[in-house]
Amino acid sequence: MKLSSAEFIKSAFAEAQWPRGDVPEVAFLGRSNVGKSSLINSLLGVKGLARTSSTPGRTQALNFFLINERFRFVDLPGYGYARVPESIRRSWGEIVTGYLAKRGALVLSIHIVDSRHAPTKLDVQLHEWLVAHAKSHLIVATKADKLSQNELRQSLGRITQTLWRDRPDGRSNEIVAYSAVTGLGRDRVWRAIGAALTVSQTPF
Ligand SMILES: Nc1nc2c(ncn2[C@@H]2O[C@H](COP(=O)(O)OP(=O)(O)OP(=O)(O)O)[C@@H](O)[C@H]2O)c(=O)[nH]1
Ligand SMILES: [Mg+2]
Repeated sequence: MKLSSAEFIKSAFAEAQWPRGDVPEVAFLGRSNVGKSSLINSLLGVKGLARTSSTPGRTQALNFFLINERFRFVDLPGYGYARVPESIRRSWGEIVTGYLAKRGALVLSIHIVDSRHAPTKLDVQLHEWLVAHAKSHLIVATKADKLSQNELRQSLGRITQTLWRDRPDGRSNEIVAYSAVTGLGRDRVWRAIGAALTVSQTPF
C-alpha cells in the first residue's frame, strides 16, 4: 500500500469522543509496553507520531490516527501493567472490549505479543475473546530483533501453542514476527491491513 499521509486525530477518553464517520479502523492491542505505539510508528515510517513510553500503564485513552485520509489506526490502552490499581485495570478491560464490541467500523484487530515470551494469561483471554466474537485479527510477535533466528522460531512455536492450545493444527504461519528496529514483518502486516480494508469495501 502506498502511504500518502498519516496524522494524529485525537485521544478519546470516552465513547462520546470517538471520531464519527464511516471510516474503517484497524486496532492495535496488547499488553502495556509490548510495543504497540512503536509498531504504529514503524508501519507509518514516522518517528514519534504515536507516543512511545518507558513508563508503561499511563494512558487509558484511545488514540486515533487518520491514514491516507481513508482509514484509521487506533492505538488502544495496554493491559496487564502490574503496578496499576485493580479498579483502573478493570476499567481498561471495559474500555478495550467496549470499543472492540461496539465499533462497527473495526475491520482488523492487530494483537501484539512479545516474541521473547509465552503469551500472558491476559493475552490468552484477549485472543479467546477475539475468536469467540469472530473478530478478524492478526497476531504480531514484536521485538524479534532481540532474538536469534533459532530462538525466534522456537518462541513463535510456543506462542502458537499457547494461543491455540485447543487447536494444535500448525497455524504458526498466522503469527507475524516483527521488529520496529529492523522493519522485519512490515510488508506482511501492511498486506493484512490492505486485505482487511479491501474486504470491508465489498458491496453487500
Ligand atoms: N528492540 C526493540 N524494542 C522495541 C520494539 N518495539 C518497541 N520497543 C521498545 O519497547 C518499549 C515500549 O514500546 P511502546 O511502543 O511504547 O509500547 P506500548 O505497547 O505502546 O506501551 P504502552 O502504550 O505504555 O502500553 C520502548 O522502549 C520501545 O523502544 C522492537 O521491535 N524492538
Ligand atoms: Mg503506547
